[in-house]
Amino acid sequence: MPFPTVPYIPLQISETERTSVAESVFTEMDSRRSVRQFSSVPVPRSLVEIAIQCASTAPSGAHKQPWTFVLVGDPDTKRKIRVAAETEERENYEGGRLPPHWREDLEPLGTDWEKPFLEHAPWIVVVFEQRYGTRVDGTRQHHYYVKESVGIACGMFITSLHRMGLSTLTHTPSPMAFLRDLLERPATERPFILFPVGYAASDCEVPDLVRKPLGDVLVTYPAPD
Ligand code: IYR
Repeated sequence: MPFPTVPYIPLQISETERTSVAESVFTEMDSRRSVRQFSSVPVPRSLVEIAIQCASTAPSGAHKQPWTFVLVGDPDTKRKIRVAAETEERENYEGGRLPPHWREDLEPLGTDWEKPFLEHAPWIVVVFEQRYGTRVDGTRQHHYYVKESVGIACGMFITSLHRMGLSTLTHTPSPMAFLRDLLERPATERPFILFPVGYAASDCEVPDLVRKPLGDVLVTYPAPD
């Protein structure tokens, strides 16, 4: 059965405003940074829920919306997540599980096995990819382009948080299968990215990174004259 169709009316922006809107969107997104130091100032649950709703507007393969967001705010669960993540990361950094090239690439970022932000941030959002779904009759529902779909949803999530003045970190403790057990998710789901969410600490510092200029990331085909 095809979906019924409805007229689509995109945002109405005048030609004269379009370039300034484009530039301000870029400037705003260019000011986003991944944050590892969070304030413990509370963030209303409703704000994070709106960011999750925003993420869940993402396009997805065959519109299957193959994602689950788990919102964690209680200190006990956050502590359990921190302890389990640090156990894995300690093995990475100090047990020799990170290959030398990876350690070298992380060195400028100054990351280590300790993850205090997992307790300091008021919220943790763990995004799970649904490898497949279950229909009401219990049969298996195929999902398509799951990583692409969930990746786009995560991008929209961090965009939404940034626009609200909130900060996050795209954290992937490795391996992170422990999150499925700890958060009691079914075997059909796999943890994808963990996001601590909160206000950046007032003394928060971030690495002074430089982003690649357009010319390094864009290839125009055919080459312009
Ligand atoms: N997951 C580890 C290592 C790590 C990996 C990458 I790629 C980073 O950009 C940062 C860290 C950790 O969280 O420390």
